[in-house]
Amino acid sequence: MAASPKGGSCSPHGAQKRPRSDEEESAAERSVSGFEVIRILRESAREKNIFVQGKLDDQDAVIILEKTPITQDILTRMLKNSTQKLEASNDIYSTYQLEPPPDLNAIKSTLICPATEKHVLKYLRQETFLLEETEQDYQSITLPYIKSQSFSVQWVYNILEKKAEAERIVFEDPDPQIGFILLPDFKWDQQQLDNLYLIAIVHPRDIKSLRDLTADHLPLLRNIQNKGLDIIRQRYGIPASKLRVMLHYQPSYYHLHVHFISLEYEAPGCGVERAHLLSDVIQNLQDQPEYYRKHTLTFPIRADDALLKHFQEAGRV
Ligand code: DD3
Repeated sequence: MAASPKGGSCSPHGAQKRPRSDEEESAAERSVSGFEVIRILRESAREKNIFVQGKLDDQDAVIILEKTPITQDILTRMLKNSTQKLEASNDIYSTYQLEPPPDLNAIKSTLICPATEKHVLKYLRQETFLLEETEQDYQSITLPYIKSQSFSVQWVYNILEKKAEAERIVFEDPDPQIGFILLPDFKWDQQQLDNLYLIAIVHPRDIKSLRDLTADHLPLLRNIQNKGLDIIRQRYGIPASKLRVMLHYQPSYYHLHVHFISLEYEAPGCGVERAHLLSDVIQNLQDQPEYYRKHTLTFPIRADDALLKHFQEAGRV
């Protein structure tokens, strides 16, 4: 395994070492208290989240903070145990500032450190456009771009090799051809089923995206569909009819993965311009073994994405 890009140097407390993996160790010891804010990349009062660029121990970093929803199971304790300040009162109406106990008032936070320019750009609001990518465009523009960028999927290999998040694995089929690991996506805090979000990461390492899929991969795709849905029904009590099982094109990372998302959750990337339902993908490949190799695929692209520039230089947009 290549040296961890985290390297532990974001950690302000270098003391106590435990028998953990390098990643776990540096993450557990790292404290966000030393995070120096450079600028707000994005914020939403409605979504109650904020995306911040900054420095952590001289390294570029991005932190995402999000207030967690008030779920039914914490509601009673919250009402019982909060201190309460009256703000205003008028007739039958009154407003209060409640201060719940800290454990009921958690903030989900995601830290990227060291963060690259790409991470920073990802969270800046940007205009998007639709691109239509023919088979030739993929071969002459997109594929060379993907290869030249060599986007790191080290975190994916860490999951497949149990070097990270091993205790979060919900299910594994270890077969090297049709096997996969199912685990909660970082986007899901596992506190409520409304926003259930799991990913199936395939064991084969040579499938970059939807574009590479042929009828040869049908056993893999059917395996993910059947076992993934089965496990989620058994473990979370959510039936197939309440799940969006889909792939993104373009994906966020070029190692084949399938998203299992609660139908109640309008997650980013669920729109028609990026989402491909797994059951449709399976049917298309049954009808036409090279469907995704041959067809023009449309996808959204950000104005600042380098791939858009390559399409422009090739005179395709
Ligand atoms: C990512 C797409 C990638 C920022 C953020 C997430 N689920 C992951 C590392 C481990 C993971 C994911 C890139 C990166 Cl917040 C930049 O996602 C991950 N582990 N989506 C899980 N379980």
